[in-house]
Amino acid sequence: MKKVLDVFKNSFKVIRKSKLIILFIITSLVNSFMLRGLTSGNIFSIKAFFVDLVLLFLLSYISVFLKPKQRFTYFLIWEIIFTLTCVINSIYYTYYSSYVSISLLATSVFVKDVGDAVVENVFQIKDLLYLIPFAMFIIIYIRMRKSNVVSISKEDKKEYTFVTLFLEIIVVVSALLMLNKTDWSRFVKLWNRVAVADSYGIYTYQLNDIVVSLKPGFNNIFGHDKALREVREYYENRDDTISKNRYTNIFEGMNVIAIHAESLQTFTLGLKVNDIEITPTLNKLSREGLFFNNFYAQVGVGTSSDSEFTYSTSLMPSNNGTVFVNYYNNEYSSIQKLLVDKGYYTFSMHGNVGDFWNRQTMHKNLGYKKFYSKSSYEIDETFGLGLSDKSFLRQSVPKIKEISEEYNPFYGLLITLTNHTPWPDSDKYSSLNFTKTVNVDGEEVTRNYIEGTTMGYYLKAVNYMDSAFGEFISALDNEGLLDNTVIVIYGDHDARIAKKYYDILYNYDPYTDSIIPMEDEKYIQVDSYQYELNRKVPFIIWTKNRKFNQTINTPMGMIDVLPTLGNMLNVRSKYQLGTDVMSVKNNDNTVVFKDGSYITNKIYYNSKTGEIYPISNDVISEDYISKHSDYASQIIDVSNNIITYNLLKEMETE
Ligand code: GP9
Ligand code: MN
Repeated sequence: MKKVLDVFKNSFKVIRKSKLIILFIITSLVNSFMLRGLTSGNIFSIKAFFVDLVLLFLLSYISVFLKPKQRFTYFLIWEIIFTLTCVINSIYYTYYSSYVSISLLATSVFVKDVGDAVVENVFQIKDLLYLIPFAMFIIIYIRMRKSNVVSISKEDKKEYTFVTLFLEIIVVVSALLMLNKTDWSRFVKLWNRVAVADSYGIYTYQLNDIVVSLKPGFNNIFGHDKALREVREYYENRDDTISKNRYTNIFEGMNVIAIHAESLQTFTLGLKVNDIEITPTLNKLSREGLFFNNFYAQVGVGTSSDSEFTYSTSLMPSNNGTVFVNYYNNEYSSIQKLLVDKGYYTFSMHGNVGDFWNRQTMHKNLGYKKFYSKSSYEIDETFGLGLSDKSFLRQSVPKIKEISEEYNPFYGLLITLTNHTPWPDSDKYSSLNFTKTVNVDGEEVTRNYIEGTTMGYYLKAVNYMDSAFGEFISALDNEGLLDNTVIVIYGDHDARIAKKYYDILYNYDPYTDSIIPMEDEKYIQVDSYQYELNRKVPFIIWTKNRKFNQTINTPMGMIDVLPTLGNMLNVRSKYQLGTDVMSVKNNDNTVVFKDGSYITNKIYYNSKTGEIYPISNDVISEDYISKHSDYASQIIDVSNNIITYNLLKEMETE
């Protein structure tokens, strides 16, 4: 017993000596804390604190075996890695409300321009705060070196090994006791990156992400059989009855022109600012057509490309990188291929470079016979990321005309570009003025309101895109291309405009030049739930000769498009995971998001916090929540297994 006590006493002497190690641990902990505080807000996550300690103690322990000089370099390298991890994740979180994945590196090559645009408009001073502890580490080390307190003598090493191992065991056991089953499954699956970082700390999260990102490489060795079994079981056990409805086959054999409307959100439809309609064309089409006004994109980090994938295949996006970049060679069943089997000619058009999001390759794999990218267009007018929507759509009409003369029927996708964040040129192509002039105490004062704000730029860009649609529709009509054609328009994902701008848009009072008080009956709540619910994008199906005048508010996701539109075109994928919402009873469809959150017509379930937000006044049972959570994880798992292990190729040849 005395021996143990001696070791203990000595060990604290050793700790006092190992200032460099303590410095490393403290500065790394501070950054991890700060990042949680400035991103998810979950600063005092005791779990994350202990897991951070587990990792930092481990790294410190290894340092004992290094020479003093090496030891500083060793810690310096880790300080640089950890500081960069915090800075990059801080920037990334501002735009994506999630943490970065190494698997994105491959992607970044394909989306460099967007990356630059995002950093340029998202980078904030707070992202530099993490350099302070790093600088402290350097400064204090230089001071310490002068007083030569960095070396650990031979005899100390034994004590030190004891101390770190002892502490390591304490923190490992504590961490293990704190982390529950959900934490573990989240850690392994890594869909809910924020929850994982909140439970395991940003450093362990990032290390785990590296492992998971590299896993696909060895996947076919590990996990393939289990994945195949699970996916087979899912399709064998699910109710596959095809329910017909009054929209079944109504568009069979008609041409389809689908418009992928960049960053178009539903709240802009019907919106008036200073009595100016922001989207007159879309308002008309949504009034006359089938307007799905409770429709959500289900994207991951692949944004546009994830929308194209979920729309085309009715599978959820990959949770590990993006399908278009990381799994572009795998086998998929898509609406394009199904229509080709029915004699359709399929094509896609986009004014940006062809290999953006690796579209050149992936569009072939989705079943497009031809992809018209930037090189097929005259770049005579550019806004933001490239060719203006008006020029792109104008130049596309004669191409579609040509196709229609050679092929019948045809299915074409047109991907717009101008309405892409950060809308840098909106003042060039929009004459809208969002200032407000009011008479205050007999004096005319002009308030900026949303003029010159992100919201102002966005609404001008949306208005421009809307008028481009108007010109496009009439040009198609002039060419007689609308008579036997279905126009489909979908917003690809939300524009990620900060919550504060919605508050200004809805609750600004020009007379007092301030936001009206929450108590005011006219006040429109824009809390984090409203913000999530407001990320809706429009989905419109319109034909010139048949007016539906119908709004469908059944919750619907991008993966429900293939089943719903497919039913109207008489095509069906046996692997579709979505639902034909025109056959859903009592509007009760579930829209799942890639992090496991979901929306029904009764609740919004936030998987990050585990909280539910009531949408209807129904009483919600635990059973209802767990049933829908299970459904959510099941379709995310089935999708990811199909994508990661390329299972359809195998299942098709069975
Ligand atoms: C780029 C465009 C934008 O060509 O489709 O993609 P996003 O950044 O929205 O994924
Ligand atoms: Mn997009």
